[in-house]
Amino acid sequence: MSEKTSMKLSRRGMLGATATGALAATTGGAGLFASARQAHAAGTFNPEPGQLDEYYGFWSSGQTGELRILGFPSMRELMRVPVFNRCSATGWGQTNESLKVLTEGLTEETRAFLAKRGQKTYDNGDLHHPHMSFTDGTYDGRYLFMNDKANTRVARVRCDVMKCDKIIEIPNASDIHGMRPQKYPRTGYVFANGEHEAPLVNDGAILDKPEEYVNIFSAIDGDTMKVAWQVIVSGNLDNTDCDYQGKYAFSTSYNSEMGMTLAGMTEAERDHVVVFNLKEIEAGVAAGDYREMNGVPVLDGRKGRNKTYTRYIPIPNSPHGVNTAPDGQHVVINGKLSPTVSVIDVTRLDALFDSDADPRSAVVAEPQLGLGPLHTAFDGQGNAFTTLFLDSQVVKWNIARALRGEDPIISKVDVHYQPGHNSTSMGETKEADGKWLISMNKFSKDRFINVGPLKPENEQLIEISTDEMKVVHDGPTFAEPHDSIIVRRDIVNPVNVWDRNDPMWEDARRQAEADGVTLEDGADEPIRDGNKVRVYMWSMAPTFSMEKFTVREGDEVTIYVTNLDDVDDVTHGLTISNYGVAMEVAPQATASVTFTADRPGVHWFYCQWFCHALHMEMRGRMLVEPRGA
Ligand code: CUK
Ligand code: CUA
Repeated sequence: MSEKTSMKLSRRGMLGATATGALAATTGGAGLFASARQAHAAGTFNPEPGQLDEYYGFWSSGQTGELRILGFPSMRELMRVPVFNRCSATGWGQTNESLKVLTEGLTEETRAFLAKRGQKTYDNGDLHHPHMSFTDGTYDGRYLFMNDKANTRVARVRCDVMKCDKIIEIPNASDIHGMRPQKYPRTGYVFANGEHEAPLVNDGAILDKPEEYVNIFSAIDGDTMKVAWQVIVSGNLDNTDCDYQGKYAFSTSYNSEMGMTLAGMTEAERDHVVVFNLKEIEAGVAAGDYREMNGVPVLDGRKGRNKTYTRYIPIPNSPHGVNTAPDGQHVVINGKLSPTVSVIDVTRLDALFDSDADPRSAVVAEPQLGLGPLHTAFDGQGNAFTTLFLDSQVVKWNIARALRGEDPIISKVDVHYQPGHNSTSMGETKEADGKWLISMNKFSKDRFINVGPLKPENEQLIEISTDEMKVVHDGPTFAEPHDSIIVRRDIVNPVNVWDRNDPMWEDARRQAEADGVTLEDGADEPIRDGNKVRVYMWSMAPTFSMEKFTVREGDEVTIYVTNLDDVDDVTHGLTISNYGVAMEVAPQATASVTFTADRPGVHWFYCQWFCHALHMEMRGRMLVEPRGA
């Protein structure tokens, strides 16, 4: 491209040209891609068939409600882990095992509310922030934690099997948004922000009296998945992070005015970051300085009411992201409506609590970066990468230069279009490796062929090992990943087949015992217990242990399927046609489903996971005798 042509091109044109250049480079094996290859010989972003990725990417899915696993840097979507959603493929939200996870952590009040609507659990969620458990400042491969903004929940996914094993509703709080695990000494706590302010007992006694609304910060015990304590704060809570010392957690607040309308929420020129003193809060709990509400100790950390548990650091208008740098000392607060980021030095926080120093004394730099800073990621070499939503750019800047009061900006790169979160490889741990950045853009504008009015988003892979950042890949995503983490492959070690003793089907095992059978042997006939009927089957490619079974119309039928195949990748399933029933049964797993047999007739059940040359033949009949027959 001649200089003259490039001068005439709009930014969109430029981006288009870059993409074309990149494409040409792939075919030629030269140019951009080759340089990225050289930089990361161990992990090219566009691997040859059969070549494995260097990282796992754990992606949120926003209002889709699931967790996604990507190979990284190839950006290949590998798996979807249903969490807050209902999943047609796996039966999540229908099997007894998943319903237990989805219901046991709900409050009594929510259960009663859902029961009135004929529901056992919510079937939607809004999953924004997936984060892995830490030990000593880095990922430990045990669990992933994630929030549900829509229905005020926090969930945990086991990394050994990549299935959700706990979901809890957070009492007293409203609409959990920001969420991060404790980094040191270990997780430990999972910190969770209630974003929307509401009356503390939200039963309708208080309605349009905003002065009586509060916000709640929660610390959940990541091992037991119980809320350990909560703190009442002033102003709403947006994002959260914590230090590498195990002393403090931080939450941004974009509505310190406690306004109820857009104008009211953005009135003040300064909002704040709330600093939570973990040791003091624990001491307060031990000393009984709390009100117990719904079984949780709730401490008062509101501005002006308490000087022990919290401090409020004024920050320019409506800060959004909060990100702790791998240097263990600096925390970046992203200005959103202010073109600045504010850098907090964690070594200055003790003075805020001990000697009542001016809270602003903890802010050691406030550089201007561009319009709409939302989130920041790090390379572990003293540099930071901040998304600029309004400028549609990512800015690379140097923290030390900002601290010295110099212009910290190293370079900017255009992204397509309007980025929210970004993440670097291992960037939220002390092992940040400075290889890759992903920019999670809210709009894909013209980057892909048109799919109708609802467009995908666009995630761009950026090579960051040099001063100049290079966009090397575009990847569309469905609604709506907010956040992601990029984890070195050696840290994550899932199993290939389930352990037969897994607690996931503990209830099924107990019921089989009570019925005098084993899940592995199954039963030849349905076991009747009044109008309850239990069917114990096993599967082994390409057969189920029963060719047919008979129940009566109106029976409450539970079918247990135990997959005896213990080979990698031989998953079976059970679908009952015209009964709305389907579930996944992975190797060595047991899964079960309960339904009322209210439709008489012959109903084929079949395996819906292609497993064998005779997969189509892997089926049998459920005979439902009409009532009175
Ligand atoms: S939030 Cu969506 S772009 Cu929920 Cu972390 Cu900032
Ligand atoms: Cu078993 Cu298909």
